[in-house]
Amino acid sequence: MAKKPSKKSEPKTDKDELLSYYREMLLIRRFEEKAGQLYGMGQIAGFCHLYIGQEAVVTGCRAAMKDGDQMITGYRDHAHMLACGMESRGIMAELTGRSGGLSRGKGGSMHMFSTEKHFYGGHGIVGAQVPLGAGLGFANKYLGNGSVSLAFFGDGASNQGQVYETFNMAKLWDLPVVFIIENNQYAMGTSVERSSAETELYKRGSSFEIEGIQVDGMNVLEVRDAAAKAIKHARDGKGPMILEMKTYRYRGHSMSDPAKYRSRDEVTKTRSERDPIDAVRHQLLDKGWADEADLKALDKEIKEIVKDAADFSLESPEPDPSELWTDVLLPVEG
Ligand SMILES: Cc1ncc(C[n+]2csc(CCOP(=O)(O)OP(=O)(O)O)c2C)c(N)n1
Ligand SMILES: [Mg+2]
Repeated sequence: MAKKPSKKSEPKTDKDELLSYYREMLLIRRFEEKAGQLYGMGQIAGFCHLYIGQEAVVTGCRAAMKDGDQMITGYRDHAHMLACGMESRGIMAELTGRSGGLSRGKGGSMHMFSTEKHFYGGHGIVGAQVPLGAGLGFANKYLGNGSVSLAFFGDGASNQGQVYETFNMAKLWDLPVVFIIENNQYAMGTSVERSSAETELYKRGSSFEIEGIQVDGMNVLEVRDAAAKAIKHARDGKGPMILEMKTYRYRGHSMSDPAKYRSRDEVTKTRSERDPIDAVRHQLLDKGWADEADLKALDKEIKEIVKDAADFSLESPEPDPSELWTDVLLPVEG
């Protein structure tokens, strides 16, 4: 049932497509770097989990989705929002807790949603998004709308009980949902080897008859092709699939991670040998689809978008105190 992909020919692409993936991944990276800076300056408080290193996963998956397909994920969520087309200004202002934020500054990093862009959060409880993602799939099937939901979760979350209850029901009812395990090798400070009896996470659906594929999550084209296969499978009424994306996060678990569980060398080695953005950069240059000047101009354009988002997030006022009484459940009187 679960299988590693056999060695195959290079995935197909063209100039415009590859440039668009490069742009998307660069936007995520620069946005996250800026969020890290603002956190360091004391402008972002509370939890903040950066996605740096994992950019190819969400970019490749988004490329395989159709309009109307949904995404749901955990707390490492800024990239998923950007990939869904949510405004960088609104995301950054939410991080800084300002009224221009997507949740009017009251939710922060882990609490943004957009039904218009089909993004369903942003969940701080590890694994909680998995049954919710299957619920989105259930709604799609019930409504017969032809959409597929993509539920992203981590290697740590993949050991949770609710994940297996979800696998069972999703397969039993052949729901149009794709389970995407972002295996970045660590759950906070615990490595997959220390926490998991079966470390090949794509096999986790075997006893539910759910096919799983292991994917190089640092290769945006391989991610795109695997996601396209799984989404088609789900859309065709054949039920869920599991994609294990082998990836890596360069930064700490959150901004307050002392990083004592891995060596600096390990991070440097992955960055220099497997970086998803560098890989596409080299491909663009090798194929003659861009030169250094083109890439420099693109970098400048992205930096301007991110600077604009950061400026907006600092200029936007803090929420009015009257907002304390909005969007909260109050006890019913009488
Ligand atoms: C139910 C629950 N247990 C524990 C936590 C604390 N916690 C937050 S993130 C995390 C690690 C999850 O790691 P993983 O699923 O691999 O995702 P990653 O952070 O690597 O993206 C833990 C244990 C939590 N938020 N919710
Ligand atoms: Mg992890």
